[in-house]
Amino acid sequence: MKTNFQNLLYIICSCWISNLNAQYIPIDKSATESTKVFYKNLHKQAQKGFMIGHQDDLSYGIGWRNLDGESDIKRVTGQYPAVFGWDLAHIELDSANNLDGVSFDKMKQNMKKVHAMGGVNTITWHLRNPVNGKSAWDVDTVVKHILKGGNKNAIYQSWMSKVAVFLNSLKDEKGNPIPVIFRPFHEHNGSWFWWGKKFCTPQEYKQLYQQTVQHLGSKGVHNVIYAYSTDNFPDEADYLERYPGNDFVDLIGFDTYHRNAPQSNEAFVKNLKRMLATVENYAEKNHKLLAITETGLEKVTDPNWWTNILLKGVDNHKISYVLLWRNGRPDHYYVPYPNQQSAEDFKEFVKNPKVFLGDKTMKENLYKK
Ligand code: BMA
Repeated sequence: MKTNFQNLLYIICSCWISNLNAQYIPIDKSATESTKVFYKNLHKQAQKGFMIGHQDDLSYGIGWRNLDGESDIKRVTGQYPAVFGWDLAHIELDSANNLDGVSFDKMKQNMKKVHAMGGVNTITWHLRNPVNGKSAWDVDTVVKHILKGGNKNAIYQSWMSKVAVFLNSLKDEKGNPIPVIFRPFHEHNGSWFWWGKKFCTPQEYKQLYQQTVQHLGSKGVHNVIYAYSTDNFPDEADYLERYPGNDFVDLIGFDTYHRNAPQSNEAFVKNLKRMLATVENYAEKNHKLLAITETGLEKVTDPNWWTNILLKGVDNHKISYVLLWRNGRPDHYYVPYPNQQSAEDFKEFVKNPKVFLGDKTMKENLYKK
């Protein structure tokens, strides 16, 4: 029989847990039930460890392209990654393929497969410059023209509507919308994309992000977890300079690439730790998820990069996932393929209990209440 004290303890604990759960609610007030469940489960999962993600993992790798079921991460470890990155660039042109040659139809099929096996889908959008139709890297003053009231707003609205159609078409076998993480206008504190720092004011950037969220909502998109991610940043003030606000963002993160190895090895680890410590606090206080939204060392030229650099950088920080960039070409890849010089170390790395590949994530079942 329970004593009064035990009963009281039980009540206090249940209230505390339900209060904790109540805080993990997506910003979209009309988010679908499964998006809400997914978001809460992502938070719980992040208490245990971080998932490994890979951009375009199922679309191509080193020495192969469009081979059903293939994945460089699977070729090396026997498991798929837990998180799969995709890019919608050129959907705005009604093109059949994205900017890296991935067919949108195939992408959709693969995203459904990922969801069915319990993995996570995350989307970026290197969209063209809506003012002149050139690439995302064609930098100029664009943002103020595409905001509401701007002379190019109609074009941007029509582009967003195409994204909405795509997101709304992501349905599981029962016809329910598949929850995805969408990360628009990333690396905006750099100045290499037209939405970058030099080409719009903080206010304009915030409006761009907010109007995007609002527009997708108005088109019936309610299966999205919204991610905000900068490039490297010096401090919290810089990180938050263009933050659209807690009502528009579910997940915060940043992109950080390791360049000039091995000279910069120590600096990379130190910088990664510093940035994580800076934003971890913010994420915790504001009940947001935290992720390293893109990282990697091109061609993984350090055989021990995984255990010696990345793992050390992530340290004990509580993050949801680390997304490694695409295996695009023999001179542009970020995860090992069989016999690549870091393949053995990658296998060691994924043995760490805090590192989650596909199999472990599936056991967690992120989509189940
Ligand atoms: C960059 C490079 C490009 C690619 C773009 C969008 O980082 O990988 O080759 O087109 O991302 O995926």
